[in-house]
Amino acid sequence: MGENQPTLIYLVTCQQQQAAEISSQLDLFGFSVKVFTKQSWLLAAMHGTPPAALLVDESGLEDAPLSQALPLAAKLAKGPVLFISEPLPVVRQLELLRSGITDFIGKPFDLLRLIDRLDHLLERSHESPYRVLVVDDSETSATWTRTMLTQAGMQVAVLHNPLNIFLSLERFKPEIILMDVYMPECTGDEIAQVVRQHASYDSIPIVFLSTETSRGRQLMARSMGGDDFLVKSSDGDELIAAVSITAARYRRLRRWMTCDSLTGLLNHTHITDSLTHEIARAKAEQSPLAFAMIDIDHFKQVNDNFGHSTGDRVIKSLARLLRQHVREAAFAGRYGGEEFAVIFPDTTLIRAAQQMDYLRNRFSALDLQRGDGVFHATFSAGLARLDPGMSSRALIEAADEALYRAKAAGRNQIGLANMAVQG
Ligand code: GH3
Ligand code: MG
Repeated sequence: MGENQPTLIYLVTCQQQQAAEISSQLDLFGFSVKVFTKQSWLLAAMHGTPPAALLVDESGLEDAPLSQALPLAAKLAKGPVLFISEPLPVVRQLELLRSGITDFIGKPFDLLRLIDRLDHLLERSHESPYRVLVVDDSETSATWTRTMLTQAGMQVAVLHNPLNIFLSLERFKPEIILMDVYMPECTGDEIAQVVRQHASYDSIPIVFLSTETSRGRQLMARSMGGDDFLVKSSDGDELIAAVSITAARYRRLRRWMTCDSLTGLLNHTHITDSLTHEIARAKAEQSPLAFAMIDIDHFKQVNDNFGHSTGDRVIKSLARLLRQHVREAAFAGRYGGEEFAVIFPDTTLIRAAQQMDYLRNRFSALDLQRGDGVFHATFSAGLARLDPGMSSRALIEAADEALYRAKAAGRNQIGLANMAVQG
């Protein structure tokens, strides 16, 4: 947290004021922006250290037309290339797409939307490999499937005996199961039916793999809890495509189920579940754990003065800050309306307090936009550490109590609980 390397962004623009604004705001969100006005510098930099994303404003470069510079720069780009402009006719958009632009950002310019877009685009390119469990009694066929999928960058585990499926589900935590239909111990659809009895595995798609081409037999297997049916063939590309499409769709669905829709952070249920889980782990490993409750100060006034949608944007800004800086080991969630929770596994109270204070400072420095002006907001937080014998409920209450005291003491500060038993 906090120590994350900033994400490098290159910005092409001739408008100095816009460059300064974008740079200073993106900087607060963990990006590092370099501005270019000359083609040769841009191309040299793109060649040397390609950025995570290239932003191109329609004002372009001082010394070369975009029609010349863009295709060259886009060829060197390793990430998305975004074009910032007034609304464009489709013909012009097509032209730009052909010269290497991958996304468009419309003016008037909304920084928060740009940040959302960048997050979205960059997170997508950072996705971890799909975890695929192959259940197949045949060594040859399983090895072929494993080889194909591994070459496509997926993580694959093979299970030869379907009766051990629950052990694999628990240990390997697959995102998708490829299931052979005919196995000596039992058939794939029987196993699928057993897996489907457990609600906790409901969001893992099961794809049957078989030489079976009879439509009726395929439908039968699907009615038993399978999600798709692939005919075993020697076409690796087809296998890879089918598995990635299904895995991607379910990944999105799972995210939708566990995350809050406004902020993309863990929702109430999942942040409290994570807390219970992390507490059990901290107890088993005898490691420290801290927990924070965060609440935006005088948020009702933000809504009253600037409107509910501006309020929503403030919530999103804070969420974005938490997502950016709490990525490594900690978990951040939206606990309620304008209340957030952060779990710090393996972290002492004092260390967590330093990290929270860093976030508090950053948040208060953000320029929040309303109409054509800016304003600032602050938050208060309460921090508690896990003491022996404490339940998750007791820990949440302790953090809440500390938050209450931070509010009472004047807001925009961090309150610490458990001070009496500080060892
Ligand atoms: P304090 O400093 O004591 O926390 O004061 P406050 O005004 O932040 O606290 P209060 O609990 O009085 O008001 C919280 C407000 O947050 C009331 C509610 O309408 C608003 N709120 C809750 N959820 C959302 C949301 O999702 N979007 C917006 N815009 N407002 C929300
Ligand atoms: Mg509040």
